[in-house]
Amino acid sequence: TRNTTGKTSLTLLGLGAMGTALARAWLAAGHPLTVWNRTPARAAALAAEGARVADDAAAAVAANPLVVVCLLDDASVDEVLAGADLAGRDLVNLTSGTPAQARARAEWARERGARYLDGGIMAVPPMIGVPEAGGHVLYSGSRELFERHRETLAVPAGTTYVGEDAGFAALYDVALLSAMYGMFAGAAHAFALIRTEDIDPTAFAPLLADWLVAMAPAVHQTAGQLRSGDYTEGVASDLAMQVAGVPTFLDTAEQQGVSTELLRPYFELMRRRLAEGSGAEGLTGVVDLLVR
Ligand code: FVH
Repeated sequence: TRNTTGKTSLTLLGLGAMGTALARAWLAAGHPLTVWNRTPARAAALAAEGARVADDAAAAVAANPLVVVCLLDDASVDEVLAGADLAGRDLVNLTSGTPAQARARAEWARERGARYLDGGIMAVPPMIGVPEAGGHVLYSGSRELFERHRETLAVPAGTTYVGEDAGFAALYDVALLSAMYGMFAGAAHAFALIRTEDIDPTAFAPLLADWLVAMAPAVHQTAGQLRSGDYTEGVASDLAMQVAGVPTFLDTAEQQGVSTELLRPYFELMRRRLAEGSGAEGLTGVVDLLVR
């Protein structure tokens, strides 16, 4: 349903840090918004900004065909939607979870007569409603539902549809965040190394950021090699050379009094791959060692 200015009205369940940011973005864009939160006090400021506050989750779901959920985890989604009539609703679940949880939730929604779209938010709350911040939400599940609500869903952040399989948004989300944690792990080790000397971390940080940005495009070579199956394609720094350099990293850490616990697992995989006779490859073969 749309208001006089053509803006789709919707319901949002969950007003934590992310839910509140989402709510503000839709209100600012003129979307009639019904909200509900377990702790009612969190809805007060939004009511003053124009949101309708429902008495309970079931009433909030009944208020609009489009229902967006942004709760802590899958268990809280179960709890909140337990008493709601979802028949005929378009349910968009922006709660983080596993691909298996998303697939089960899609089936659960279908059994209750609802259409389902799962979302993985690639943004932190301050990026919501700020297009230039570059945040986006990964969506998977019903393409028809995505297209129908695309405009409304694009209000808080960019939208990226990744497939009919409801689990894909969660899979992409976890994959991207896993890469982020790997980067943070490497950065933690780097800061630990310079922390052992009188080096200003704020002077080191720009060098680190620039280096990570310069190395990031290497993922395109990895992707190309995974697709072609030729892991030697375009390799500039082969595995034999890189493994020969491993003692330098481990010895430097030991000499500086820094734990090698973050680096060792990756180096172990590189050595295993080399032992399989893959010295002319780059690092892509590590991917195959991880897939059980
Ligand atoms: N904030 C972030 O940086 C990340 C960015 C990427 C996406 N995540 C995911 O978004 C989901 C919500 O995150 P959030 O930041 O809003 O989380 P909180 O501020 O902790 O708010 C949690 C809301 O969930 C409600 N809630 C929790 N348990 C229950 C329950 N059993 N029954 C009903 N509601 C529940 C909680 O209510 P209350 O504590 O205010 O009563 C909040 O509304 C999340 O999946 C992130 O992984 C955010």
